Amino acid sequence: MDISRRRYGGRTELKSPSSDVGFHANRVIERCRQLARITDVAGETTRTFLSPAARQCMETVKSWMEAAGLVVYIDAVGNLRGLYEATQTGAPRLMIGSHLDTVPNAGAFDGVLGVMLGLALIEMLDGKRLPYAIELVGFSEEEGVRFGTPFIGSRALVGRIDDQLLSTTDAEGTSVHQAIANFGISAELSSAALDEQAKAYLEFHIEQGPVLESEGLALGIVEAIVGQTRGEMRFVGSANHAGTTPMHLRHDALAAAAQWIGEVERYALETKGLVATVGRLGVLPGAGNVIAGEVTASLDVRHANDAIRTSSVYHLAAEAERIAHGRGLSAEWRILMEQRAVAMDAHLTKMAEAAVIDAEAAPFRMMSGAGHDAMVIAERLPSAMIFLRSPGGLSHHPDEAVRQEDVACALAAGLAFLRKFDTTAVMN
Ligand code: HGY
Ligand code: MN
Ligand code: MN
Repeated sequence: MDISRRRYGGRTELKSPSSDVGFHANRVIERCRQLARITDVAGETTRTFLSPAARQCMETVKSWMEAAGLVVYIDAVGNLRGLYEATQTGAPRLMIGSHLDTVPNAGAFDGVLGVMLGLALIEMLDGKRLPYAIELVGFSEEEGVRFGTPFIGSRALVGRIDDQLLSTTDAEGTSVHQAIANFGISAELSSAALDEQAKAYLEFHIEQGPVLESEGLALGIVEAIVGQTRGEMRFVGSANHAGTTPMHLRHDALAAAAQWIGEVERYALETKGLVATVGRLGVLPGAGNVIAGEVTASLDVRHANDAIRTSSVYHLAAEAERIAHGRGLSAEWRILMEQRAVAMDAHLTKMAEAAVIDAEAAPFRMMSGAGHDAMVIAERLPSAMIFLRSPGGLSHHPDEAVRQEDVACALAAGLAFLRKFDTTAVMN
C-alpha cells in the first residue's frame, strides 16, 4: 500500500508519512525481526563480523537505505555507510547509527533497532531535505564475538584500528586483516574515517537492563557509558588420567578456574557499582575422563569509575595467580580491550532531552552499563544516546523485546531531535 497517498472523504491528500508514526514503528519492528532471521546459526540469531549472514544482512539493509534515497557503500571494515544528502551537497552532517552484528543466540533489537530507527526517521522525511546531511551507519562489529575484541566497526571511524587488532585471530586462526580481505574488501583502512563534515552522533539503543521498566518509562537519556575491560585468564596445569590420578596429586586447571570464578563473583558482589563476568571457558583437552590441563576464561569487568575498574582487574588477576600457585599451576592474564568510561556531550544530551519532552515522554537521565559504539565515536564527535525500555530488562537473549508504543515514542523524539539539531551549535 502506498502510504503517502490516501483518500480522505473523496479528496486525495498527499499525507506525509511523518504523521503516521505508528506505521513506521511497526515497520521498524518488522524489519528488526526480519533481520533477526538472517543468521549464521539456524534456529537462533547469531551474526558475527563479516560472516555470510553479515553479508546478507548488509545487502538487505543497503536495499532499504537506497530505496529511502541514501547513497550507500560498504567501508573498509564492512560498516554500512548511507548518506542522506542535505539541500546542499557537502553540508555538515549528523551521524546516526548502531551495530548490525549480534551476540550468539541474540535477540532481534540489540544494535539493529538503532539502525532501523535512523532509517525510519529518514523515510519519515518523505524526500524532504534538511540544512544538514544525515549519515546512517550500520556498524559491522560491536559485540567482539568473533575476535574477542569489540568495536571494530566504530574504531575504524576514529582511526583506532591498530596492527595488534588486525593480527588478532579467531577460533579458526583467521586474522582480522585476513577476514576483511576474505570478505572482498580492499579499501584502505583510513578511508573509513569520519568525514570532516561529520559534526555529531546520535544512537538509539535498547537499554538492555531493568531501569526504564522499573520506572515505567518509555525512553531514557544516557549521560555516560561505563568503562569496560575485556581480557582472558589462562590457567595452565597438567592434564592427566581422571581415574588413576589421586586428588592430592592433581594440577587441575578447571578446578583452579572454578575457584577463581567464585572469587570474581564474590569480589564483584562486595564492590559497589562493579560488574564482573566470566562468560566463556575454553577447556583443554576437553574430555570427561581427562583432568583439564589448560583453561582459558574470559573476563569482562565494568564500572562507571575507571580507577575502580582498573584496580578491580588488577585484584582479580592477582587472585588468579594466588589460586594457581597454591595448586601448583600457572596463570597468565591477557587484556583484549580497555575502554574508559565516556560521558555523552552535554549540549547534545540536552537537545535529546528536549526532543524526548517534545515527544511527550518523561526526561529520565541514566548511565549505560552496556557498551555502545557511541563510546568510541564520542572520542571524535559530540555524541548522545536515547534508550528504549527493555521489557523484562532482558537482552543478549532471544526473548529481548521492545514495545511498539516505545518505538513510536522514539520516532517522535527522533523527529523532534532532527528539528532541533543545529550543526553550528555543536561545531565548537
Ligand atoms: O556488551 C556490551 O556491553 C554490548 O552489548 N556490546
Ligand atoms: Mn550487545
Ligand atoms: Mn548493542
